[in-house]
Amino acid sequence: MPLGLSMLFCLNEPFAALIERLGKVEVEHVEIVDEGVHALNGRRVSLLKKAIEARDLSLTVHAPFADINIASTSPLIRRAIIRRLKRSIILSAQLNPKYWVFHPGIQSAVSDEYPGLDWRINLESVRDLLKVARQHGLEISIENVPDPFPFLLKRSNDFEKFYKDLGEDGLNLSLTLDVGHSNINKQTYDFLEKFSGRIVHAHLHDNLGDYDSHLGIGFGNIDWLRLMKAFKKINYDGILLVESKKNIEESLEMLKNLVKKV
Ligand SMILES: [Mn+2]
Repeated sequence: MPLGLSMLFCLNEPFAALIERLGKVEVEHVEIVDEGVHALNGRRVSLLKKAIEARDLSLTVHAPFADINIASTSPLIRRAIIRRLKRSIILSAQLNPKYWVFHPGIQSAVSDEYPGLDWRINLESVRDLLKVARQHGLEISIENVPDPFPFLLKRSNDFEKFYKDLGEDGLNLSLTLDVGHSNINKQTYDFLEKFSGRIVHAHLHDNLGDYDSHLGIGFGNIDWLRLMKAFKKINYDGILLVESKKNIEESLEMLKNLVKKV
């Protein structure tokens, strides 16, 4: 189980600093975040390409997530959101990543008035994204997200219903298990049991079970040894990607030792 690092922790630094960091990371895989001052454009894609090739890094891209709700019940706003995500898919495809990871939609403020509408729009948007991704030869992967945000897909049974409703279209849609998020919803082991064949990528960060604090590995209440054993048990062969915002070096060190133990 190779280790990776999300560049989320330096999203507050200029793009040039990201490139500099890519020259020094001590992992074989990185996740680029298409957001904020690191948002992809043509120039940045070519700079990233150079940096990644120089280090022979493998790559994933995290889709934009700020102000993004693929289940928006406003047609005009949804159109803008899908446009933003399509741009991300097209630019990401040039980097040839293993996956493009995105978040599910968020419940609408008019959910009570139109029950099920946001759920249907979420499905429709996922189908749109799958189609664009296929056209550009990109594999996309959906991530579980936590409380207290009103996301449509948080618990393992939400995902069961989601994949059932998606039907055949869902065969090409893998799951990225975010263990920090699932820790908040106490769902980690349900996901690992029910979706062992779907989980292809994992986001690792810690918290105290209270909120999505993205702490360093070992700085919250997750039992990491138990978790690594569970990944091993399902023969997980994806990347163990550190997505902490602090204590990056300690997190990688801790994970390296854990992987040796299992
Ligand atoms: Mn995540």
